[in-house]
Amino acid sequence: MEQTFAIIKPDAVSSGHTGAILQRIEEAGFRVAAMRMVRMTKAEAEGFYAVHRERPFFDSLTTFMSSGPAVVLALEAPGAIAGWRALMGATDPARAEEGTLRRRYGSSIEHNATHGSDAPETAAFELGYFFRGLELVR
Ligand code: 3AN
Repeated sequence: MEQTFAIIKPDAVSSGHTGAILQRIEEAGFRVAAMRMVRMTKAEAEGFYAVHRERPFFDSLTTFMSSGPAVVLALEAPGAIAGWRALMGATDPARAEEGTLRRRYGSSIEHNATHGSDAPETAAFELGYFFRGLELVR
């Protein structure tokens, strides 16, 4: 069994798509091991996206991610990391496959509705950034 870290980003929360995305997560067979609504500060968003610090979109991305409430999740399934990225679709909603969450709920490469860890090491860092062991419910 594998765990991954997911975010329903502020664009999707503010447009009222939290419930629909959670339904897609459960229908796809993920177990929600932890879930919380957070309003990140700019500094918290910068810490989360520290690997992107040198990218031109870093300031805009972290401003957006701290612009309103988001929902952070620990998702569990066999192959959860790859499976969740497949359900999200490509980073750019315009390039994401039909039926994916970013295609359906994203509006731009920045406002792309959801986040997901891209590898076991990033999943471990990202899960630990938001959840204490106690919050990961069995
Ligand atoms: P992914 O989230 O699909 O792994 P990354 O890791 O390349 O994509 O990018 C991290 C986040 O940065 C993306 N979710 C997206 O919101 C944002 N991002 C990526 N590329 C751009 C870009 N060219 N302009 C603005 N934001 C971007």
